[in-house]
Amino acid sequence: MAASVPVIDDDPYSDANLADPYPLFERMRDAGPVVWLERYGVHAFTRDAECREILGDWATFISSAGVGPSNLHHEPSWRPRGILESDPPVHGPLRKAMTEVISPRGVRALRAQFEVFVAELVESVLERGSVDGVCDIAEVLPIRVFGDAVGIPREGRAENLLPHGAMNFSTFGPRDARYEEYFRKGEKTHEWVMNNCARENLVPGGLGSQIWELADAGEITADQAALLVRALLSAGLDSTVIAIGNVLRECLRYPEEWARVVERPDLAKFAIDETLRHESPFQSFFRTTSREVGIAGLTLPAETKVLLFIGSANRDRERWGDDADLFDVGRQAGGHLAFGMGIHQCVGQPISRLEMDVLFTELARRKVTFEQTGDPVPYLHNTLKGWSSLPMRVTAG
Ligand code: OVM
Repeated sequence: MAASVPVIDDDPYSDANLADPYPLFERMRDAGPVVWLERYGVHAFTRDAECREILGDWATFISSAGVGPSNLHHEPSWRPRGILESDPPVHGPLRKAMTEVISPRGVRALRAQFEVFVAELVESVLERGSVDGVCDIAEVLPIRVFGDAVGIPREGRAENLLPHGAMNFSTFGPRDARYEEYFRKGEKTHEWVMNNCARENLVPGGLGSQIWELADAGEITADQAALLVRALLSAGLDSTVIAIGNVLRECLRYPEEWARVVERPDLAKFAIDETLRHESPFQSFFRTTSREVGIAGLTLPAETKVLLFIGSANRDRERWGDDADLFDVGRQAGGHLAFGMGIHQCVGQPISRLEMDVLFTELARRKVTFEQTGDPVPYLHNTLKGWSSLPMRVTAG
């Protein structure tokens, strides 16, 4: 490690820093293009430019050694490695299978059923008036519409998919007490999830079943098909639940910004991207160097883990201007890194965006206003940033 790298003693994974990471992110960005996280013995990147450089260079900053702190070249993986922990040439056919199933046409076909459910959901929320934005809105939508889209049984979804996602996403961060806790709660869901990845348990016509058809066509193996359905079920639930909760939280915090969306419902898309930038649901992950490499004036040997804080990069003033900390629906936030970048950029994002777009467009169309009725409770997780509870009153205009 070069002597010039600023050392950060703070713990980004403490309760306080997870609940409000931005002051520490700012100090890390100001300290330099790369910092040494003393507690974790790892170089961390918190600025937009270096995060982009790393994510764009998949051959140097690889994923097959895992995207958490443990190096899968030397340590066993806790589960069979999937698309996430793959590099070219293994990655290509897996990615192709996913993009074929999550095609623009395939995603467009989902809109009608999403709209039907959202209309019902918004109606029932308005009838109740006082709700919890997390368990009554954010969780309900993906559990129903994404679960139906993949083609899994309705029974058992919430109890299994949410703890399963929380466990999975924990592997992107340090193995601390919080990690152990999410693993303890998630472990018993693994079997339910893997059972529903089997072809005989997937509803014909759904995304899961379409992945299996690609195995029939010889594009991928049967083992890979099961792992791709697993990827859908691992990555597609919690992330969108958190994202919806984060948009609702922005609406509560910045009522004047939500009012702009109510004025012009076509701004819903901008509010969603600005939320993804301003409060990124997925905050951080690792890459591993495949060779000796120079970056940010530093030389890293091969097989070195690097930690990327995209939640910080999305607040970088160099990229977003002096008002980067402000939530502004008028901003062109589309270039954020919340879905990652490069060959591993979130493949499911059109579905997640569709869920959010349908929901917030309908809320805007009905001129719904939100009012906080209790303290929001932060969701503490090493990788995901969101809310566990958002007590609110919801009123139609
Ligand atoms: C997987 C997977 C793929 C992408 C993301 C992810 C938890 C998991 O293969 O299960 O996040």
